[in-house]
Amino acid sequence: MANRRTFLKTSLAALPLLAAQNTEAAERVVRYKKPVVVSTWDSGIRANEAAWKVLKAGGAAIDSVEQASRSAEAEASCCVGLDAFPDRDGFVTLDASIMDHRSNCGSVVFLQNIKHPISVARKLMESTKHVVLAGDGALQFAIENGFERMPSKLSADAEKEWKEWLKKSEYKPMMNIENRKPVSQNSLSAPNTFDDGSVNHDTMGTIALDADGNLSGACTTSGMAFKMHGRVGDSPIVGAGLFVDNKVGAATSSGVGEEVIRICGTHTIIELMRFGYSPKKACSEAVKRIVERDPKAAKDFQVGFIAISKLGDVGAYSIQPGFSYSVTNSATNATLKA
Ligand code: SD4
Repeated sequence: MANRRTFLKTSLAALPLLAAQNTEAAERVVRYKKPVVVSTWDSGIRANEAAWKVLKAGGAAIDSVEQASRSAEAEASCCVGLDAFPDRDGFVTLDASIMDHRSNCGSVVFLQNIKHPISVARKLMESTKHVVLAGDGALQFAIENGFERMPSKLSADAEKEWKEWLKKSEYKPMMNIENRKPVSQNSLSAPNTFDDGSVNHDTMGTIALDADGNLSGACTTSGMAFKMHGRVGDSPIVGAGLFVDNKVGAATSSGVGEEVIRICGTHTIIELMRFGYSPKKACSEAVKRIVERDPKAAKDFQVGFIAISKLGDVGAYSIQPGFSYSVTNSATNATLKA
């Protein structure tokens, strides 16, 4: 009996590894020299630049990913920070999460009037015993810790888009809209505003491996534009929109958060990598699980994952084509198609 149990245990543990090895024959795993930082989307290249300043000076991954998120939060964009598009009631509500190499994590959900939710999440992680703070409580914590309360005012673009949206009030997330033509090349938020009124998926997820070989990740977003008031997506949920295991790797996501939450997306990816999957293969398996649940529905939404291993192997996969990610280290600073 003991033998049988041992056999079962060993063979079951080996299964995913074998599966991964078999299917990966054709995949060329791309390994980057550390330190290296990876962010979602092509706009991730700017977030990476902020992270790279930290990493190239020998800084810690956790500091680099916080800087990446802060740079995205400071930009005018449809989907990150206070200038982003509001919920259906006209409020910009922000979600953010951060996780370090010791599995410390912090997140804020449904936070309003604070410019840098990622830093509030980090403060929570480092100075309290809690992991998640929501809404007014998160705002109170932020103010008590010296974060400035910003006025509730929509950006001009956000107000315009919201008023347009109100005419039909139809909640319909669009996919890959960041690849479409902007309304005005001169507008500050041009890359995120489109002539058909749709909005892009520009959540900033960043994962980094520092010179010491430590991994960290951060994710910041205003969530889906015109969501219900109080709706929270995957980005601030550890194991859904962000997960780091310093023995294995780090992963983050962008796209329709409800789909990512259902499969605990980034945790699933890291577990698959633990058993031998490459980052790309693990991301594609997570995508497969989402699609298999409802293949018809999956034709109409986007989810993209990026992942990095402890060794610097990087991969990404999305449901639809059009998802991109940005990689920066001493040898490269490039945006790639998933
Ligand atoms: C969410 N995953 O709130 C986020 C949305 C997103 O760019 O990626 N927006 O569901």
